[in-house]
Amino acid sequence: MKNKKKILIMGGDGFCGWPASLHLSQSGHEVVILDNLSRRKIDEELGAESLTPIQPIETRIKAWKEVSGKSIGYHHVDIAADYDALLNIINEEKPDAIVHYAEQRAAPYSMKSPRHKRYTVNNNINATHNILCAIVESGLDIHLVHLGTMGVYGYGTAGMKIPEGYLDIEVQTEDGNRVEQQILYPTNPGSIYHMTKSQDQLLFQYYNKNDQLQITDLHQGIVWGTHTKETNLDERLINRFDYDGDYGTVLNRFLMQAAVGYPITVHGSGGQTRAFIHIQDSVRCIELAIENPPEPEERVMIFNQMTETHRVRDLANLVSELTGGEIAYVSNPRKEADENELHVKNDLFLSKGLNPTTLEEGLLREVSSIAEKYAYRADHSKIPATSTWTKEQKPGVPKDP
Ligand code: NAD
Ligand code: USQ
Repeated sequence: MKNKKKILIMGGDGFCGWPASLHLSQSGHEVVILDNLSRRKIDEELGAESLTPIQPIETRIKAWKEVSGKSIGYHHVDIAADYDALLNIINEEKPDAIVHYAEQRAAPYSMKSPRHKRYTVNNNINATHNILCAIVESGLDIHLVHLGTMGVYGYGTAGMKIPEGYLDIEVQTEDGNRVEQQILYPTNPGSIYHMTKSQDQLLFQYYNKNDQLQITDLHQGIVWGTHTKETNLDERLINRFDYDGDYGTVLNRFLMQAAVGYPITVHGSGGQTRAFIHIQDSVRCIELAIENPPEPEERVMIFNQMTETHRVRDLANLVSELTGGEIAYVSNPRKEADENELHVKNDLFLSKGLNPTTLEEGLLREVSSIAEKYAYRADHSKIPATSTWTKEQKPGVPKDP
């Protein structure tokens, strides 16, 4: 392989990080996972499990070696809490790139209680800052690729297409001239979780300016699907599939709900429009981002990592038509606009060769290969979304589930 790189995957045991680790390893890169398995511990805390039977990390790595002949390294480390261990690993491994997935990523979980809010802020902001600080201290030339979120933009843009990170503005100077500038797109987060991702952006901007770190921030939409080419090779490599009220994301929840005969839970009017990307495309984007680092001295490179936008009620109707599932319009436990338009630019990834998997091709496959196959593992009591954004709100529970 021409451009073989050593890549540390922070959070490589998670839903996005595991398939990305396999994909990069399959492509010939040397992959090392860093993870504290906090996501598995949260499963225990919530009494909710992945719909798919995920294996312990050691079994996953052993199975990958058997299937592919390739080795993936693993360090158990809390990136947010153990800075010295993180720095030692970076100094020993000397990576060319770090991919950073290691954050608490569920908006409802981040809103559950003061403890969950504080955990999310401490974990996410410290994880990101520790990585940046350790890269500088190591003195190594490392490209950092971070998984951010479309949610930093907020979801209403008055018809304008959301640009990739930066907004063109024109300001009037004191002497009356008009000057054009580009600024970081103003953030408008909708949960404590999304707020930590907004804060991450400032950390990146600062370390890029002060220490000339090479950083790519990927503003990713909601990831749907489960399998990638590599996770499909052996059942022991299977990816996680969250369906519970905190971690399950909307489209995967709808597919699972339809498969187990639970009403499809549309929050409010279902007029919320969101950006989506299939997990296979998500891992491909990581590879493209690693292959295309920003130039030295270039500002933080921001890509919108999404391929389609959809309104929540349209998704519910689509899944219902496909499966015969019934739809329930439930009280919205979140504070968010009832209806919004969303138009997004994603030219950068398309120009680098991304060939998106559409909902149309992938949806039916997902229903039969995952949602129906593992429906027997579902715990219906974990489906309702019970975290509310304020004390006055009601959980999103259908009347007669
Ligand atoms: P996940 O919870 O499945 O995976 C995150 C992984 O990071 C877990 O394995 C967890 O154990 C690990 N981790 C968390 N804190 C850690 C710490 N302090 N030290 C070491 N490891 C730690 O989440 P995911 O869905 O794979 O998301 C990964 C990243 O992608 C997140 O940053 C998330 O914000 C972003 N993202 C996800 C989606 C999505 O739809 N899943 C969409 C957009 C962006
Ligand atoms: N929704 C329903 N019914 C449900 C679940 C969700 O109507 O049963 C609605 C929500 O109210 C919301 C929308 O669907 O309007 C999306 O919710 P979600 O849980 O699928 O997505 P979100 O909370 O935004 O978070 C997910 C990931 C997060 C990532 C984000 C990308 O968990 O890590 O950052 O998607 S984005 O949405 O583009 O910001």
